[in-house]
This record gives sequence, structure tokens and C-alpha cells, in this order.
Amino acid sequence: AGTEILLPISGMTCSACSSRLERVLNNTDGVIKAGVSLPGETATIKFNSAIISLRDIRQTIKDIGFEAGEIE
Ligand code: 9UX
Repeated sequence: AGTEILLPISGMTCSACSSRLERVLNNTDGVIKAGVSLPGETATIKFNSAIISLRDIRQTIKDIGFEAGEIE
């Protein structure tokens, strides 16, 4: 189960940015699997919506200094 989304991410300028975001997301409760593309400026996130909301995922991304756009 799980919901999979593709979010545009702005503010990533080097590979440490994308690695950090990917690590944080994968360590977030409710996130099943996250993959971040620096060249694509996107994050693919599979999550359990009973544990975490999309709103909270956006806030987590914002908390570490990036911005999530609208779902593609
Ligand atoms: Mo790279 Mo990103 O030196 O927050 S880690 S700019």
C-alpha cells in the first residue's frame, strides 16, 4: 500500500542537498521510500497517509531549507 507522489523541489544546488533531503525523508515516520533527483529537481515519495500527511511532508522539506511545488 502507500501513496506515491512526484513533487518538484526548488532550492537544491549541489548533490549534498539532494542527498540530505533524501536521507531526511527516508528517516521520516510514515515515509516508505523517497528518491530525490538533483538534475530533475524532483522528489518521488511513497508514504503511508495514515501516518503522515502531504502537508507534513511539505513542512519537513521546508524545515530543511527547500520548497516543494505542486504535485506533477
Ligand atoms: Mo550544497 Mo545544499 O554545498 O543545502 S548542501 S548547497
